[in-house]
Amino acid sequence: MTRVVTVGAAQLGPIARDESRSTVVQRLLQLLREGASAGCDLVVFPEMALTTFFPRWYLEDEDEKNWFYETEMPGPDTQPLFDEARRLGVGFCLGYAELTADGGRNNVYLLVDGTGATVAKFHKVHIPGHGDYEPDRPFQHLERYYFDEGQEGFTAWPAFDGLVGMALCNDRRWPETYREMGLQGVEMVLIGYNTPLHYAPDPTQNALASFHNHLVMQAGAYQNGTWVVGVAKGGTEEGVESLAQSAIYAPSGQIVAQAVTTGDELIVARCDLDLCQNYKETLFNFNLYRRPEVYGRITGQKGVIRPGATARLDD
Ligand code: CDT
Repeated sequence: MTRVVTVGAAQLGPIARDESRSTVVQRLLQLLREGASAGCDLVVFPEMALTTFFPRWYLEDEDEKNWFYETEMPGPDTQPLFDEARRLGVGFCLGYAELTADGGRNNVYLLVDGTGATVAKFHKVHIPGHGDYEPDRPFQHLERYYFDEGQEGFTAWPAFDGLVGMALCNDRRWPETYREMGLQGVEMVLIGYNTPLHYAPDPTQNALASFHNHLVMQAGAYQNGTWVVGVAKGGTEEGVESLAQSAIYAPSGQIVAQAVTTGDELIVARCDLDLCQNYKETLFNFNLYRRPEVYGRITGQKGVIRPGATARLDD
């Protein structure tokens, strides 16, 4: 019997800074219901799907800053999502900023099943951007000011009749992300993102944002024989234009569905998880072909050490 997961990538358009949680949740509920009508088992929302992408601003006031973080999940504003998931029998994956009781600030992705129960929580591992205010930028990317680095790494969780992994935005650019989960047999990786089209450190990359987006997720899918679901918060949000083009990638690396707008839009694909075996048992048969004994640098070293040089103390 084949294992098919019908997945919906629920792309979001911009969320305004003053948009209330309950208004945003109404948009999410609309997409969840659309997913249910389309036969989805799982609807995937983007990174930081409850608020605007606030790392574009340098906020010093604690109250102003804390407004963007959730201190409970579900909370009063988000409970309707969990209730509706249970009523519809459709799971969801939700990205949001979390402030923990001991002051931890996490960029998280939560996986909830069709009974409304939480299956797993992921903390973003690779925190991009900068930690200090940089006045010369047209807008900030202060994720390293607002978030702690996730310490738990990448996991493939038994869910939706398969093995499901999660990653957030910048994580998708690193091959280690997929391989860590590939080594656990992952069959579907869910990835939410907020990707501004302007990259201040090297604007020559601006025109390549879409190419790089597909490049990394197609490669990650193919090289690990897994489905990948990439979900954007796109469009022009508070004056900053962000990449949309949410897409669902097969284990072959092919794109099987792609969003055509930059706003709220659901794309759907029937994902046969058994298709993963075509790649996992042939070209990417890890057990047969991988050579971990010659990959020592991958985990033994952080930065580049050129031949003849000695390691930097912080490497
Ligand atoms: N949200 C997120 O991780 N965005 C980054 C932007 C580039 S780094 C400033 C990304 O990798 O898409």
